[in-house]
Amino acid sequence: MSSAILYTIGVSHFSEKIRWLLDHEQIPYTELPLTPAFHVRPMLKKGGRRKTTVPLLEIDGTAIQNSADIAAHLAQVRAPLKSVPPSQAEAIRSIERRFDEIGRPLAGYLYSSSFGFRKEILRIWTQFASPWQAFVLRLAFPLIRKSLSRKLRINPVDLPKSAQAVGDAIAWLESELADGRRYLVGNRLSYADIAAASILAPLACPAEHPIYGRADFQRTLASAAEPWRQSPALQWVREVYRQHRGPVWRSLAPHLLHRAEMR
Ligand SMILES: N[C@@H](CCC(=O)N[C@@H](CS)C(=O)NCC(=O)O)C(=O)O
Repeated sequence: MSSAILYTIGVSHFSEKIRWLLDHEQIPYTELPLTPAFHVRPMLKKGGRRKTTVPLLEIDGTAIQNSADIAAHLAQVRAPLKSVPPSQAEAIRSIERRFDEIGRPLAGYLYSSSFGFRKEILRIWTQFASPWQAFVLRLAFPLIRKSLSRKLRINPVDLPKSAQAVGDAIAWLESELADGRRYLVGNRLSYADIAAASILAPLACPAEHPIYGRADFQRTLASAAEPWRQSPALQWVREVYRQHRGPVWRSLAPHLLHRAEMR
């Protein structure tokens, strides 16, 4: 069985969800971190569903795009997953769906108040870029910002709805944790915890994550998270990371990057 390839964007929380699931299940893979904007072509081509999103997993000759579909596929082809016990699978999926719904509103909410931090955003976006990609990104920043604003619905009508959706998810999580439980489903870490914690990680800024844990990320991209920073929900996210998240970016393949993007 050849090693899987996980296509990601470093700052993507949906990518973190699948990276964490693969790490937790000890499924071998190589991560191929793409540079925003340069991810579009390979994702359209490999995914074949007119979608540009990461993550995308190539495994056993199949390419699967969309994090929930990747997780469902792994649950079939690498059964049994210890983080998805069959008797709890439906409860786990429903929590994943709840947090998937706020993935994009959350990104829009954070970018809406941080686009001014051009230098910091570019530093994060170009972490795995070749010099010419970084050059193009610097030039194209205003255009990318415009297209991202459209995709993430950063406008006066939708932004309050995004903030509300994020706040509702945090309130829901706190109501679940109010009885003192450590895990959302059952009494050990499941994919429900991984899904909730990774989608909220850009707000919680856990130290273990090499981007979200950085002081400049907290000060800039995550500055809008300040009102929730000490909430029990985000403290829970940090605790789950502290106890259960191993090294991030276990195996990177930057040398494949150019080839994959040109395909
Ligand atoms: N429903 C998708 C959402 C993934 C998603 O929104 N990914 C973002 C990064 S966190 C992305 O790829 N954005 C760039 C794009 O849409 O082209 C999933 O679960 O994989």
